[in-house]
Amino acid sequence: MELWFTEQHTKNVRFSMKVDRQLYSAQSEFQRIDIFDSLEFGRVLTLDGYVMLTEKDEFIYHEMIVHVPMCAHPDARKILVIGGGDGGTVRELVRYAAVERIDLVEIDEQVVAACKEYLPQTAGKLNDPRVHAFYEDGLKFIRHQENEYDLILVDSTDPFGPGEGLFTREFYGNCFRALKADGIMVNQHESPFYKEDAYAMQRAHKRIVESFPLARVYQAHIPTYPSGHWLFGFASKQYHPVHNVDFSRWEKLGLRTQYYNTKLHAAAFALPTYVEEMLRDVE
Ligand code: AG3
Repeated sequence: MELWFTEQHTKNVRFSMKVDRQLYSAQSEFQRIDIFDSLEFGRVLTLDGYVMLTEKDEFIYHEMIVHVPMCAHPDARKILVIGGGDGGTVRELVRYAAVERIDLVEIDEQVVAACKEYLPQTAGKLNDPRVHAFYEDGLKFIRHQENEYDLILVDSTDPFGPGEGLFTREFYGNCFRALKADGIMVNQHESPFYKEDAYAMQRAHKRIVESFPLARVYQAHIPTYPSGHWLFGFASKQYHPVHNVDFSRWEKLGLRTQYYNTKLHAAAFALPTYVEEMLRDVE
């Protein structure tokens, strides 16, 4: 018997992986959660049928969402992660001894419980004493924060379903207020390739540009996401993502990474011309 998982990337494009077996399936208050073993990508987490991560390529996403801002910010200690219930972002953050506190605001407690049970590779550090989990809507949580965080990482789903509110002007404006005077926000920014994703990416960028004095975009190659070409938004009150960054400070930390390195950090902000044009159109 052959079992295949398929995600519809566009109306006319599908991406499939051969499944070994299904491990978990539940409908939470917010979304359908599935975890299965695939032959090529190892364990896979999907929400409402969209791939959130696979064991084989999650390092790319999680290293890039964390180490780029952690290197650009000279002294990040207090960090807010919105979404990220799989724990991958937290796993990379707790590697920094200087990080004092991580608030994880995940709307769906059931995602965290399922990942703790079936995805120890990402969820294994969620019990670090510096991590404080809040099971609530990030959009609401952020309304009450002011001048609190050095870094906000928006590790969300796509801009529909439970993640929708995290792509709004209200949300980005509140993130700005929740950050300290030299804070940085990074959000997962969708893909520039297929039309609908590109449109979502442009819309998010436009709203971030309206909320932050400095907004740049960087890229990574994530094989299991639509088109494999993925973007992150870097929004900052003060620090430029590349100029004047003390890359040797980060190198001295001696963190071993599989994708991120300081040369790639700078290079990731060099974007293909068509992507630059899409961004310019909304700036
Ligand atoms: N969050 C971004 C997932 C976007 C994938 N989209 C898709 N498959 N259509 C990932 C969360 C990992 N911590």
